[in-house]
Amino acid sequence: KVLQLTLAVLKPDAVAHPIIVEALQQRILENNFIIVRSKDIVWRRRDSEKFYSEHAGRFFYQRLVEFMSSGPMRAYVLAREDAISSWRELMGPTKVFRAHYTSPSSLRAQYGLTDTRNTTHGSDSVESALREISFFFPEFNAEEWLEREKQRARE
Ligand code: DAT
Ligand code: MG
Repeated sequence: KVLQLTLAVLKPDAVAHPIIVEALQQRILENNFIIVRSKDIVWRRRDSEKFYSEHAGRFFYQRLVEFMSSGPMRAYVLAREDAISSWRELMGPTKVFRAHYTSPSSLRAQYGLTDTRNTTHGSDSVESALREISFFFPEFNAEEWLEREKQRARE
């Protein structure tokens, strides 16, 4: 089976607490994701605004960009079969309230504080995964990695 790549981010609410980072990283590994790259990063406000430009103008946008540049984050390039949808499923729904009801064992249900401070980010499509990986890891060539992975799967 061919591996897929996704971008996973532990948001500032999670990274503020080392024990939560530890627990989240444990969940990543337990769920058979391979950590291909990882880094700790702090955003300027303009990084936040750029990353979330699709949400510009929404009522939560200011809150969101403020929060995402409020402290350190940990970003991962994760590989797995169906990495994108598997990571989204493990995270649970965007809204913590909904997460509690529909996916009580998800990361957002267990660690999320509010709809904004919801612990984790995950890419939502193949295109956004490539875009977001290069946003966080400009030095990492995801397309080349995936090409090599396809070769490997053929052999
Ligand atoms: P996701 O992070 O699940 O992909 P999204 O792309 O719709 O969700 O939104 C990006 C982030 O914006 C989300 O993680 C938290 C914030 N956000 C979204 N909807 C919100 C809402 N109704 N209230 C507060 N924050 C919200
Ligand atoms: Mg999204």
